[in-house]
This record gives sequence, C-alpha cells and structure tokens, in this order.
Amino acid sequence: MSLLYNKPECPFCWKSRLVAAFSNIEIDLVDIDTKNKPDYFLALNPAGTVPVLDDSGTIVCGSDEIIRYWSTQYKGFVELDLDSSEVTQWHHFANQVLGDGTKQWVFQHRDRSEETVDRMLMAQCKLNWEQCLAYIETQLRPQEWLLGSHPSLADCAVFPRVALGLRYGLPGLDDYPKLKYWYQRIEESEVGMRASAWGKAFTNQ
Ligand SMILES: N[C@@H](CCC(=O)N[C@@H](CS)C(=O)NCC(=O)O)C(=O)O
Repeated sequence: MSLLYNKPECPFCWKSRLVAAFSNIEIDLVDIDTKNKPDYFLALNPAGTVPVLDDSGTIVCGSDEIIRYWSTQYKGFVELDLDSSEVTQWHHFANQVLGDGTKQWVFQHRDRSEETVDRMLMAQCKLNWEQCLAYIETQLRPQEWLLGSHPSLADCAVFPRVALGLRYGLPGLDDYPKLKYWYQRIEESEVGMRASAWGKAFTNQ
C-alpha cells in the first residue's frame, strides 16, 4: 500500500500527484494539517514537511526524492525528462521565480480578509505574476508542452503554481493564448483532474 502524506494546495505535493497520475501510480492520500502536525507524521518526517511517501513501510521525504524513488520502482514510470537540464531550469523558475514571486499573494488571499492584505506587496506579486506569465508564453510553442512535444516534470512543477495564482485571484490567462491552451489542456485532462487540489477542475481564466 502506498500512502502520500499530502496537503492539497501544496505545490510540491501537487507536482508529485501529477507525476503519479502520468504514470498511473496508485496512491492513497492522507491530508496533513501543517499548522497542527500529528505526532505520527512528525515521527515519519521530523522536518515536518509534506509530501512524504510511505510505500509499504519505505518512507521517502520530499517531492524530488519521492519522484526519484518512483522512477526506480515502477516499470511503467513515464520518464518525464527528470534529468534534463531544461527541467532543472523550469524547476528553479517554478519554485524560486513564479512561486516565491507570488506566494505572498496566495497566503494573504487565503488567510486574511480583503481589508488587511498588504497592498504594496500584492502589487509587487501581481507584477511578478505578469512577468512570469509573459515569460512562459514566450517559451511555449502552440499546442505543446514546456519542453516541446512531450510532457515533462517541468509541466508538473509549473502547473500547480499557475493554478494557485488563478485560484486566489491573480489575473487570468486571456492575454497569453499559448499558456492558456497549455493550462486548460492539463487542467481538463484525466491526469490533471486526478491530481487537482480541488477534487475537480477549477476554471477561472
Ligand atoms: N523541498 C520540499 C519542500 C516541501 C515544503 O516546503 N512543503 C510545505 C508545504 S507547501 C510544508 O510542508 N510546510 C510545512 C512546514 O514547513 O512546517 C519538497 O520538495 O517536498
């Protein structure tokens, strides 16, 4: 039995769920409240972060480690270009550029009332968001994936960040037709729906 200790909106968990869905890896999700972590979870991962995989007693902590583990354990694993240098660059973009550039928007719109959000910070997040979307648009060719003709870990890393921004009210994708197509295709696919944080496709572009 394979359990993934998970938080639905955590982008690292979501990336892992997308990778699992691409390869049809069966996992049962156990949602963890990271503001109130149960002792049994901290015993598995003293660092206290999700995702954590328990694959019949083999414990693997961290999204990259989990994905690497799956790639060695599952015959039918869809490779998703794990070792490509382009994937490494997209990973950096997803986490450090798009993620860090917009996470305060997500946190504040999730946790605060509209009157108490930090307006200056939100304006900066919005600018970061628009710059990131414009960059992705320049990198995509029509009807393709981030690395070209096939899906890769780059798509799995970037998609959750875009989905979270849209979910929490950052501007939609209408000005970015290639990105919009890419996003909707993943969102509406079986893989995208299985991995979604919200149980079903969330449409807000
Ligand atoms: N490098 C880790 C990062 C995981 C991470 O930061 N997870 C966040 C949720 S998005 C978390 O568990 N935060 C709770 C905490 O740090 O206490 C990975 O790729 O899995």
